[in-house]
Amino acid sequence: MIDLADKKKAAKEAAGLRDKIRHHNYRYHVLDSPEISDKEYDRLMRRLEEIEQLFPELVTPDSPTQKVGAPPLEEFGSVTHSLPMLSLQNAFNSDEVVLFDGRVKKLLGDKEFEYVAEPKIDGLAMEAVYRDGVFVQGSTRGDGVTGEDITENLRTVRSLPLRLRKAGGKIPSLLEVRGEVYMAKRDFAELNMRREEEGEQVFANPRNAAAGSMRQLDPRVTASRNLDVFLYAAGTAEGAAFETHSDMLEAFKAWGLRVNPETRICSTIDEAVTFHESLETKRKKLDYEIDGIVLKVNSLALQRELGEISRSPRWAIAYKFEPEQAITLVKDIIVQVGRTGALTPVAIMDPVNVGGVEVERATLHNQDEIDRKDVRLGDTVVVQRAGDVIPEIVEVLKEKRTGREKKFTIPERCPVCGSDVHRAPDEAVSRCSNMSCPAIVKRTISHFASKGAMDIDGLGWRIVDQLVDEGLLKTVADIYTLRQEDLVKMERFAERSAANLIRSIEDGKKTSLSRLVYALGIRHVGVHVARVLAERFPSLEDIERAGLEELIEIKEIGPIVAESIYTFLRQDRNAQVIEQVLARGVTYEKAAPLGLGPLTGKVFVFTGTMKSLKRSEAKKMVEALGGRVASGVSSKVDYVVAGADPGSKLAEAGKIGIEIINEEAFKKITS
Ligand code: 0OX
Repeated sequence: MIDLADKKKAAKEAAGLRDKIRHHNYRYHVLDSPEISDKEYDRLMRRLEEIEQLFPELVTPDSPTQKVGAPPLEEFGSVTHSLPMLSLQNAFNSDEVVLFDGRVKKLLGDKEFEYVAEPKIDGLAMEAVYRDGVFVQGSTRGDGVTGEDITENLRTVRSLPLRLRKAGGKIPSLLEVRGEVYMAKRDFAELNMRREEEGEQVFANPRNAAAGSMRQLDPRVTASRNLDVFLYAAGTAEGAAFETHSDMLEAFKAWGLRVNPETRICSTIDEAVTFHESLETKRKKLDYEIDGIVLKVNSLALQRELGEISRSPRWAIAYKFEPEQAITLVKDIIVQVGRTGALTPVAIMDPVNVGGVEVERATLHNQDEIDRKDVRLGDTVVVQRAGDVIPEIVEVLKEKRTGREKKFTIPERCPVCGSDVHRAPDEAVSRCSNMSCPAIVKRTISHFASKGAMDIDGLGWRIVDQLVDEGLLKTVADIYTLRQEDLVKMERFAERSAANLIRSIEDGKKTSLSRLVYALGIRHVGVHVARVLAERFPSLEDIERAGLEELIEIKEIGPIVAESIYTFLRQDRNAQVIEQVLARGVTYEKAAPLGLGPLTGKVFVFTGTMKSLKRSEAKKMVEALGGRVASGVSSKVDYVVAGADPGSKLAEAGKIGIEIINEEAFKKITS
């Protein structure tokens, strides 16, 4: 039975927490000036989640916790916008912007006016509807009249508030706000890295990643992506009146809606052109993609007077930047051999400036991609550099073909060692079959020594290549048998640089389990999966011992990744190298060893505070008896130990029928 007094107390605490969290959301997302650390914020969130788990009837639809994603949909419904969502006319140079200014001036006669200039965000246009300050519906722009209902997906976007701030002044009874959902460049790079690790297709650019995430039928997938939003327009607004666009943006901000900070008022078209130039320079530094500026007449009365023409406002224009695409010629196609033996075709092109960077190589990914785009030697192509990714060829200009272009096929023999090349039936990638191929050995060792892995300063790829060519390195374990006297005999090494390298190898011997796992270079195991493994298992030996099923059951590890880990660790040569690495002095922070004991095979999860034991002590007790402690509840857990103020794990355990014991029972089991 739930104690009523407790519930009352909980309701009060939850309300207080929600206010606090909303305040910190506003500080973080809108003002870009957080007052507390991420850790402190997570603590508040977790506490609120705990209370809401314990008293689900206290959950409100606009609670900040309601961003985790609702169950999947069958299909998207459609939404007709109460006012059409307009689209912008483009200007591609200053002459065209001056012409636009001339048209506006002519239509407005001698009336004075000013512009607002905003960055043009390269994302997905959306609308969010707030009724009495509460988010009730979200939609895509669609064709401008009707879009798709993406309410549940938009709900998961952390910078879109589920409720408007009352402190921001009188809340309109109805407010339709419009803006752009986008993915920050950093989040895009991280997402693609993870997708690559997990063998999934990568997104071509942040815009596609944002659009793909918004078109997910499963909002939980959307919730797992880091998306952001900037708001820049209104549809219907009842109970709110603004005189200018800039006043409206100020009001948005006060209500907790995220507005782009680069926005400027320009009194003349020259100022707008200068703003365009300065923003183009700043473009690379921004953490999100923009493809131009948007100029809008500031006065809303004048906007109404100017009106629109075929669904485009006469009072606004998009002044685009130089595209991050360019046209050039494919001179050659070479094949690189990577760490996993993968053969990657790379186009060598006439150097060309793409969005301010000189580009002469573009990845062609694999044979399927070459065939799909039909890229041939001698072709004229469009290259793209977006979101800090490796340049790639987006399209072949077939009308430029002369008939002398040559088709390209990945060779059947490795270009480095001459061994056979294999392509698994379900894979797009061809691989060199020789695990001793110098290219594979070099890349494997460079990866092992790299910053995110063992972080051996001074052991970059050039030195690694040299040491492999000289026969001093055959496997990563050989790094630890290098001697200063061998190094000094080599080109590029002096007494001092040799000594420095030996010292950094020594210093790098102390590492963490996750770095070591990552350093091994197991296919599909990047930084993230390595961390997951290191959290889950106390030692490398435990990972080696783990069965395939056990690996698959780990939440963030899918069957392909599990299979890859499992087979890698069972190959004799890999096991041997790992053994040598450890025997030659590499150590890592490691939990108490999993011994055989009365609790062997038993998995415990702790929640809440115990009276007489610290978590760390309890963990040691379990491990001393051969058991293991997990951080989250799953069907693999045998006992959930509940102390005072237990968290959400208790409810989860109850749901899947895991035995819940108290502190006393735990002590009995471990005594
Ligand atoms: C953007 C952006 C797009 C309002 C009137 C026509 C278009 N991508 O950043 N659209 C608009 O304005 C709407 N403003 C923007 N900043």
